[in-house]
Amino acid sequence: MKRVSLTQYLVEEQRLHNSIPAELRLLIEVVARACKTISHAVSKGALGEVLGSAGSENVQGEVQKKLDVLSNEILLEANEWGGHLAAMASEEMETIHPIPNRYPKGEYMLLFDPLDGSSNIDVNVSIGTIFSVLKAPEGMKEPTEKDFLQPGSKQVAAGYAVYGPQTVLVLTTGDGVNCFTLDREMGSWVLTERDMKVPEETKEYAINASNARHWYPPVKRYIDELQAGDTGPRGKNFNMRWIASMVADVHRILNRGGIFMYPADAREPDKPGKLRLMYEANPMAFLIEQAGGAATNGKQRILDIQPGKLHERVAVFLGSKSEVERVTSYHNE
Ligand code: P6P
Repeated sequence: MKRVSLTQYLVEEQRLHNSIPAELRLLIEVVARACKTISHAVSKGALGEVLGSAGSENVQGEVQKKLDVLSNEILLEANEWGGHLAAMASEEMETIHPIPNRYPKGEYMLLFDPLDGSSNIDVNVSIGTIFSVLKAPEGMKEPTEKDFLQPGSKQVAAGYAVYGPQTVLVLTTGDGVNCFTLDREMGSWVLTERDMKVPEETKEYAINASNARHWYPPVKRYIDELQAGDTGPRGKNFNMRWIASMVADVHRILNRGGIFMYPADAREPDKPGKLRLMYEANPMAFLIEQAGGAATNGKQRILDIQPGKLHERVAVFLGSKSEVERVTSYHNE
């Protein structure tokens, strides 16, 4: 098959759909290049003296790994000079990061989780970068956190990189989902899968089952039915996977179907879930919907949620549409 590079794909998409103006193409290419740099740093492992903790905590109160901090810096430096952004926001930074005055500003705002799945870094399990692109509000002068608080339906692009056996970049700009694989010899991203689709039905689910005693009734009912298999109301057996790295779990689901769940639970009743809305749930929900799947917080479509805070958390049920609709219906009964 003739090789199509990321650049060629973006140029041809612009010609076809007029959905990737030059500045958005630059943004995506800059983020893709930063993901190559992160992939290189991650792959060194202990040889690169990048494992272990950075001795600091992020805004979530989570211990930052050296690679978390390094990945965040790589994305900031890669995106500051291009003139395509007005500001950035990251899981690793409490406040938004305006573009320094020495650089021109653009009309896009980039949000990211620079290295998701940090608990897996030191044990060589797949991790990744998640990013989301919003447009700056009309007439915005100095960007503030409020300018970022747009529902996920406003995203103009979203994607993730998985640093695993292969390094892949999965991307949508609103016209379907495409996957690029990093050719390490050439250092280029090559289109390896066009228009990915999440199978509507599945026999696989992903949840951290150690929290079972804390689950609320709709989740408990849904999981009990899956575990009853062909002896229960579902009439078929299911398999379970939990990699504890959202990008890896979502990539599996995009490839072969499944449902990913991180529900709210009784451990902290006023905490809506563990995952963050703006730079984890929203980009993944955009990708999954673009691939024909569904994504809710148990009650409503994730992309319809009006954010209140930059780092707010949300419950996540996403993947094969029939399963997401079923577990969501249990919540709404
Ligand atoms: P738990 C990683 O820390 C993460 O944010 C997601 O990538 C992953 O799905 C989830 O948390 C794992 O959470 O509670 O199973 O460790």
